[in-house]
Amino acid sequence: MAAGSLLPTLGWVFGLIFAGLELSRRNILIVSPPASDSSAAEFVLSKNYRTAFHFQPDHNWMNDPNAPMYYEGYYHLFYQYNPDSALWVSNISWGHSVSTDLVHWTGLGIAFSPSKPFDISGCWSGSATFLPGNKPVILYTGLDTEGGGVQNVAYPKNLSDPFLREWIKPDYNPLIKPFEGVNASWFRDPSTAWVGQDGLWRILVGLKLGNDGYAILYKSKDFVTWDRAKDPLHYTNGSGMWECPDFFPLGEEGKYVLKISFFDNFYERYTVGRYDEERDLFVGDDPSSNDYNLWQRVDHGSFYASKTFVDVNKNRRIMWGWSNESDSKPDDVAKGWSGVQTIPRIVSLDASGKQLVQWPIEEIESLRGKHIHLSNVELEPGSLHELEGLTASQADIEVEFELTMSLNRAEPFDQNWLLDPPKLCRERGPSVHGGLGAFGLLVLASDNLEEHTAVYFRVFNTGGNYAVLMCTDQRKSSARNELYKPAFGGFVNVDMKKDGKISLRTLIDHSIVESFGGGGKTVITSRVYPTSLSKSSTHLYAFNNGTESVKISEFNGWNMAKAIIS
Ligand code: DQQ
Repeated sequence: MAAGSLLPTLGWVFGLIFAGLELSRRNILIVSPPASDSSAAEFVLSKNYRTAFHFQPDHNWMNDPNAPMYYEGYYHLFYQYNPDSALWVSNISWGHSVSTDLVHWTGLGIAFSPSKPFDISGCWSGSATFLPGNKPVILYTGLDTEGGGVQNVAYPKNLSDPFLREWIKPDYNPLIKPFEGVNASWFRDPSTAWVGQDGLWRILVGLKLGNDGYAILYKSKDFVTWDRAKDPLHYTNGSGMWECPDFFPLGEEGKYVLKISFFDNFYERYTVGRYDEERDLFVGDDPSSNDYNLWQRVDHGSFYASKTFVDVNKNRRIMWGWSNESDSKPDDVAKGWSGVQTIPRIVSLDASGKQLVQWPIEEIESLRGKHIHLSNVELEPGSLHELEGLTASQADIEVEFELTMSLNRAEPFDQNWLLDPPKLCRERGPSVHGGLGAFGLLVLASDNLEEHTAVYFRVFNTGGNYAVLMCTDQRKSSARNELYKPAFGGFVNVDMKKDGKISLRTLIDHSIVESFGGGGKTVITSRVYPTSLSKSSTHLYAFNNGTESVKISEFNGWNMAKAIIS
């Protein structure tokens, strides 16, 4: 295919995906235009779906987080932004906001937008690197005059401006063009650079060759001339395009995480291993690193194009990710906005060194207000317990479910279930009685309970130990049938035999529900639009539909204040 014809093709594909319409890839449903009756329009236009403490621009389209960094007292977040529309169409630019605490944000407008032959068709995703002397620099993908991907650099105009408001795109761009045999439609998203043993800079660029996904390694002495390494850092057969590669050390000395955004199914997955610096290769800790299907999900829900950065201010690694809408393109046009960033998450590896642990930054707790505390609440079989006293659409909830007394009643586990947890969540929804479960929370529930989003667990006996399934079931989240309402799910890697309990943290913020199971080992983000939220308040419940009692040993819930995001 000629490069000149690629732009419409790519734009079309992305348009479908980002509108939530290209859902065969997600195996779920086709979203049709919104209902034409006036009540549906009224729901769509409700301001109550905008978030209170998640980052989103005042209006228009936002997708990937780009080049997060900490510089001279300020956190910077750039993001893929369409200044002209609530849809991902053309003129994709870099929006820019700054913050001192990652909670309240000041918008600085557009950092840069398509303007030069090397990015005239779009300024796509990229990452920040600090050059010696604490000098930030951005590498990003530009779509050139032909609509093909090239990799560019941008420098701050004035390093004494801590807001880094102006950016220069040198005329010697592009730095990297697609090499022979590469389709320019499948070549993008430069990573943060690092320095190897030989003193050369290194970056990764995502690529698809045939149907195989690659993280191509480039090296440079001066950040201007980049040479492709002999081998890719890593690749997998049959995985489709690798977008937004992120590669970073984490946990004990020598451990590295490779995170990829898989374009074909919109999944974020990671694998853990080592970095062979001699050969410039990623070497997985176990053979599963060569089969992308066996990589773990970062988040089992609406979460994509994530990017981490080192917060030198607090010596931690923070991950940002984009949560797409689950309504339709016409809905987004009507409401005038689309896309939310999830709460920044601190990432670490657990004691096994295999499992990513994600936890909301502690700064978000500064928004906690009215507090409700409960302990030792017995959830009898079939019980539904309203957790009253909170603003149920804007809250931070922490619950601990204790099962010590009833573990022997867990149902037997079928190993095949490991292959498709969302299917298990669909087949065993929150109202299906099991031995241990379903138990959990009903969030954003309407007065009559017809609308609710269930965040819940089921515990199974694997013969000697236990498997814990975590689900977020959106199927009843809204009375509107035309929305994308999946059931998401994943297993939680906790030792039930030893702990006898499972924790759940859920951040509820109007149209987003972010849930962290087992202390952040399993995360599920959902986007929901209950019609009841557009008109009145919603409710929060704990429930148990298992045949055995479950105890809430601790419940802590807080109302959350609104963050200042301008
Ligand atoms: N979004 C960007 C691309 C990236 C994709 C375009 C991931 O650079 O591959 O807006 O969501």
